[in-house]
Amino acid sequence: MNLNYVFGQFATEAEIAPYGNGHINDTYCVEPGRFILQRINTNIFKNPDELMQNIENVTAHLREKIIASGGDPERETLTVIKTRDGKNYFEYEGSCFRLYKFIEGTKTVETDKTMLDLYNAGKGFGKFQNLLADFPVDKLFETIVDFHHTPKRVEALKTAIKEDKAGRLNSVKEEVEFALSCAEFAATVTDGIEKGEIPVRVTHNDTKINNILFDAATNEATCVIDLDTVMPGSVLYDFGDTLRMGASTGAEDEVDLSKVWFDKETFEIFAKGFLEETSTTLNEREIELLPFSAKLMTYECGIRFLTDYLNGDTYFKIHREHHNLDRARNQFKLVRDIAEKEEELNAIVKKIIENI
Ligand code: ADP
Ligand code: GN1
Ligand code: MG
Repeated sequence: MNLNYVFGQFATEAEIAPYGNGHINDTYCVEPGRFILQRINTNIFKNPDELMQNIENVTAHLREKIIASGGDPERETLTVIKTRDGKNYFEYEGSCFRLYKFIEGTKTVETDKTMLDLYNAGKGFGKFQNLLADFPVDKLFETIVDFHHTPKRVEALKTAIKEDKAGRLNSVKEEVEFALSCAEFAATVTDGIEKGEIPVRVTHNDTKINNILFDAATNEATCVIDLDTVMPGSVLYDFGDTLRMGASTGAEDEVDLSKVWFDKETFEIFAKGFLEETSTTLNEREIELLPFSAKLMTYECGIRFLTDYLNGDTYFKIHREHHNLDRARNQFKLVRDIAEKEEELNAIVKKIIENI
């Protein structure tokens, strides 16, 4: 595939190299310039028109708010570069490409995260939530339907078990048993939404720690990226999902599970940053469920990895054999650990709220 040709549709000839550690899209850095060229994963995001419309609308809203508060919109939100004929993505050989401005002077963190990074991530995702609080939810397309509908994720796992497409079921009996034994808490948030106890808000839905850019000099959260999944959702999805990786003492695919724990101090510092921004807008039920959300989102991601493993690795990018199984085991270790610490985590949130 000629990426120089693709880039030429947006701007000029340049050096193009693979970039970042995402599991979904193909990301390239283009120099000089610099730009981020991405091949949108249309197996996952089936409607690129709607997806890009969401991103244009959301970034336009963020840009206005950032300008109004005296910030720098070129740094604090993504800038979509249009094609020469004014489209927000370019179709080539059956693939869809988009181009963003590269946000200079920033870094992403993966396992090298510090406590300060987590505090700043809490503030960054909290601010993102606030900036989009008045964005009209009904203007957003659902880019992946039922993305965080955990009970439906359990159903998808059950289907994968039944079909056993890759013939791997026998080797994952223990993981399957654990996954199904947890299903009783899977509906807590979806039930809460249905009952009207948990409000539907504009949420990011993929707040992992490498989806936020930090200022390389000050470490402050500069820009929330990877906006493909900005959709109607629960704030609990965003809070819990950062902690899934952010508060783990190991990488998401660490196989030595003796190195993988859920760190309470990291939870506390992230919750502090997040609640400093959002405590006045969240309702009592949302606040009560914050610690639980870390367990729920970790569980949900674990069963998604396990489902993909059973289906023959068709969704998440893998870089080695059994990668999805390693990831699932890792997430389940964390789920067990969060469950043991849940009471302490509840006390931490109470203390933070009392002191804000
Ligand atoms: P994926 O959906 O595959 O996770 P992302 O949009 O998260 O793709 O991009 C992958 C990585 O590329 C990010 O983690 C980040 O390091 C880098 N990145 C993405 N957009 C930008 C940008 N505008 N400026 C600088 N770096 C970026
Ligand atoms: C994917 O795109 P990326 O790598 O930021 C996935 C998330 C998972 C995550 C697990 C659209 O995130 O839902 O939690 O991997 N994104 C999508 O690491 O499925
Ligand atoms: Mg990403």
